[in-house]
Amino acid sequence: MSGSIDTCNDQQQVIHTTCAYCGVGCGIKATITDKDLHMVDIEGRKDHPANFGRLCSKGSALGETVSLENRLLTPFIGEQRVSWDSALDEVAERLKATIEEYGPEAVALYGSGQLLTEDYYVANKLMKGFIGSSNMDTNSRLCMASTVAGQKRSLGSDTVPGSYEDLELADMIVLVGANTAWCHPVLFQRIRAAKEQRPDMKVVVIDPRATDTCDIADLHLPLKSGTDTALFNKLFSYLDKHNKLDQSYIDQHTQGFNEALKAARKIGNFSEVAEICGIEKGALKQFCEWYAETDKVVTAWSQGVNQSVAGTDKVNAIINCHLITGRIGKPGSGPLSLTGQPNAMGGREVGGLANQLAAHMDFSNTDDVDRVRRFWKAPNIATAPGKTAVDLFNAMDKGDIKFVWIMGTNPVVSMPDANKVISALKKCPTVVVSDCIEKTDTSEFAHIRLPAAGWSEKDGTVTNSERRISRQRALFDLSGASKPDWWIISKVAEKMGFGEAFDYQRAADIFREHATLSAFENNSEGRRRDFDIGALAAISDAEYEALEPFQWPLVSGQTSAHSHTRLFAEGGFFTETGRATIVSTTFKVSYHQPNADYPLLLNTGRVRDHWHTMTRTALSPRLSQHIDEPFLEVHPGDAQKYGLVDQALCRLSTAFDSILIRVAVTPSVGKGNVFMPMHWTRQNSKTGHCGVLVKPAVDPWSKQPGCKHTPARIEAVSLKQQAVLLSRKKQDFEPFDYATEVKFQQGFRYELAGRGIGSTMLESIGSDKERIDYTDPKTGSARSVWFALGQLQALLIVGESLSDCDRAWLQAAFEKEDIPFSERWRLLAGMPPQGEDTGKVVCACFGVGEKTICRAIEEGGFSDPAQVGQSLKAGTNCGSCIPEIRKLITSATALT
Ligand SMILES: Nc1nc2c(c(=O)[nH]1)N[C@H]1C(S)=C(S)[C@@H](COP(=O)(O)OP(=O)(O)OC[C@H]3O[C@@H](n4cnc5c(=O)[nH]c(N)nc54)[C@H](O)[C@@H]3O)O[C@H]1N2
Ligand SMILES: Nc1nc2c(c(=O)[nH]1)N[C@H]1C(S)=C(S)[C@@H](COP(=O)(O)OP(=O)(O)OC[C@H]3O[C@@H](n4cnc5c(=O)[nH]c(N)nc54)[C@H](O)[C@@H]3O)O[C@H]1N2
Ligand code: SF4
Ligand SMILES: [Mo]
Repeated sequence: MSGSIDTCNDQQQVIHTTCAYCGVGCGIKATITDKDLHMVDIEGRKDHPANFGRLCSKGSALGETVSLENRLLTPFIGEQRVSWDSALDEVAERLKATIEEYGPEAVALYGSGQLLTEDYYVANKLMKGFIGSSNMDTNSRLCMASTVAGQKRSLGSDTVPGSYEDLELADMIVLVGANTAWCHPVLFQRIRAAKEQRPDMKVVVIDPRATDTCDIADLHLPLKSGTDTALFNKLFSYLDKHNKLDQSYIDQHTQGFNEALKAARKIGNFSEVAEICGIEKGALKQFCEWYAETDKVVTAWSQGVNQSVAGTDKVNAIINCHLITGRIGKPGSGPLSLTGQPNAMGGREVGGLANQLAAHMDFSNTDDVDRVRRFWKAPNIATAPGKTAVDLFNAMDKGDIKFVWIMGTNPVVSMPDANKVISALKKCPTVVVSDCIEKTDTSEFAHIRLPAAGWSEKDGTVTNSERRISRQRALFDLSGASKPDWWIISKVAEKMGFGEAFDYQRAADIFREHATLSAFENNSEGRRRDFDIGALAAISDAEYEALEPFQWPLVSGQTSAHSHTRLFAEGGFFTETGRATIVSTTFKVSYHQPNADYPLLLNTGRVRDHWHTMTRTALSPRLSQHIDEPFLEVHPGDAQKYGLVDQALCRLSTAFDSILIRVAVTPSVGKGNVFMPMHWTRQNSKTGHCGVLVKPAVDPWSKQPGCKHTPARIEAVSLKQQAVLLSRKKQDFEPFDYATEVKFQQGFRYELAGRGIGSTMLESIGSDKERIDYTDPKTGSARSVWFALGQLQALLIVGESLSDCDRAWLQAAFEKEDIPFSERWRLLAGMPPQGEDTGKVVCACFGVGEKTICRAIEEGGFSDPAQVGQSLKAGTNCGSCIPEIRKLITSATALT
């Protein structure tokens, strides 16, 4: 099937689209089984070059997240449902009034790498071209800004030189600050498959934590957080010392080598660098030797590099080593930034960051500003960079921003020092939030809420990490009154009097304009720019509908057969001289130091099956099974030092706030570090929200906050009363000191701590149901179960130690129709009969639990995850749980 949409029969329609989540940008074959009920089967698209049919657990579960649950389906002004006309009038009026009274600088827009390119283009054009304010920044500031700044400093443009197929062609892959197994799982599967075919291929993981990505690593360098620049500077001087440079590439295509070498040499000898980085000298040497002797090297990095107050230098220190060895833009060689969000790249292409203008043109170039002004026929074009995320919310807190429109992002959760963001939003006279979800931590502060269409209803394009533009296609009609983001923005523009420039009828209209701008005066007389998709400037609606994935640039006259898989092997950089700059980078020890009050470093990041602030993945009970509660990873040595017990609650504090969180003691975090996931919010936890703790310090070049490095302190707490509550109905957890909520198939489970849990819950669940109570004389734990018509309605266990209670089995009991009396007592005891306990879910695709896997390993004497897969199917779909299965095998073998 070449096109996009195919109708198999009256009911079933097959649509080719792109995954809603990460920057891998996997192609999806969606088979609609019931359009009205939003039922869809999701498979990987075999002919999509990003994934060739593969999907990860999140992509596979997309069908479970497209229901109307929690959707925002009408516009609201305050708590009042209003028509679109009223909502748009209100937004436009308030915008005009704010600009009139305070000027365009008092207006801001905060966007997202999850908007489609067409949405983003229109938002940027309205703000920078017509409102005349460059205060448009995006969550990409928290994500990719250091890579953008680093790539521009060295390559002269924000260009990713290589492609995913280099991962298969490389002889060595270095993963820096990237938990690829969990965050770019399909690329991880591609690397794993390549390594299985060519076991000599080496994988090096550079991360303070021993993550699941280490499952395929030949070498793991658990460096002290923040010390990457030191490590890559050592590599630089080693390559020079051992004559491993590509002198002719350096001479012909680069500048700045001598100064950069001088800076790199300052870092010291192997012993000194090993000490700085906190790694073994032998391991450091091994890495340098392998890198020096291997021609085909790909270095891929993500947030452990970008989210740092030295992020831009880290990016340049990595790229430098590729430039001086000429390993760039060649098959199997090159630096490869792994982008986070599905359209983090597309957002950069349209100029979504406050320092960018449009189509890879910048405020730093006055010709660019004039060019874009003429192209847009823009009356009020902004001429200087605007406020970047952290500055923008600070300015709002000071009262300088009087109107903000937040689109496709949840900054109350994802920004550092989130309490400051709350304070800023409370002060801002107009907060508009466009989201597809009814209630988020951010929308609670909105004066106007606009219902955006969701992933399954939107049409447009996204660009993945390898510069590949793919279509995202609507699977269903728009839900309720929801509208695509580009439509909402264009209508506001029209009401402000800019109708002519925003007269778009469909996404294709916007794409054509974007493609035309990319090629506009893009030549040696104008300014040659990397981003050029001029070949598509006149694409017809039908061609846009059928557009197949392609990599940019695609200049006028080219077809996708000319696809640029790689760039820069022969130089041709976008700097003024055409040469890449080898940037001098220095490592400053002071960057990431804890202090006496806060002696540890708080690192934050992601888990395998949740996406960001969980507005969508929490809708899937399957995805919520793998990790269902916020946790703090603490090294056993630190746990002992601070008197913390595995699975108990502790207090985690930074200079910004303090929270209660469950301890997970594990040697996988380095000593002196603690790690917490970023996903939990006020909607599903009382205190599990990490943004309030994170230091808002930013990188000087990119202004990206260092979300991975906040000095912190941990203390044991004694909370006498803890409880597990399972309930068919949602319950209010506000009264308790600690609470998290997780959705399972038939209801919600709560982990609680605080006073008066029993009495509060007895009252709130009510007395209209049958209730049995029991107090365990040994432990003093109090248990209650509620039934109605033989079905379990709720179950509460209040006690001191709850870690042995089998939650998976208790949840499954809610599926039973008529529970006999004998079993009701068993439920009260919280203990399943032998063999029925499955334990924590490891394989989300097939719902296989840890205890089931351990029994199979023991009974079958398995020594390889493939054998577990044959026996239980676990790990045979997306493969994301293979590292965990291997760990279970290792610990079982260690016991025997
Ligand atoms: N499951 C899942 N996948 C996702 C997402 C998600 O929410 N969930 N989000 C997507 C998005 S937007 C992004 S940006 C990517 C992020 O993808 P990743 O960057 O791979 O994920 P993180 O968990 O944020 O951080 C990666 C690692 O950086 C390490 N790190 C911390 N400090 C340092 C340091 O100083 N040096 C080095 N070398 N490493 C360090 C951390 O220990 C962590 O293991 O994931 C994308 N994919
Ligand atoms: N401590 C810490 N903080 C971090 C990070 C970290 O590692 N540690 N990582 C940072 C990074 S890399 C990122 S990318 C950010 C992500 O952080 P956010 O962008 O804040 O997180 P999301 O949950 O993805 O927010 C997307 C919002 O858009 C809504 N939405 C989804 N689709 C659409 C749509 O089509 N239109 C509209 N209008 N809305 C839509 C969703 O419901 C959701 O509310 O977090 C950053 N913050
Ligand atoms: S790796 Fe997973 S989350 Fe990322 S695009 Fe592919 S299926 Fe989606
Ligand atoms: Mo991100």
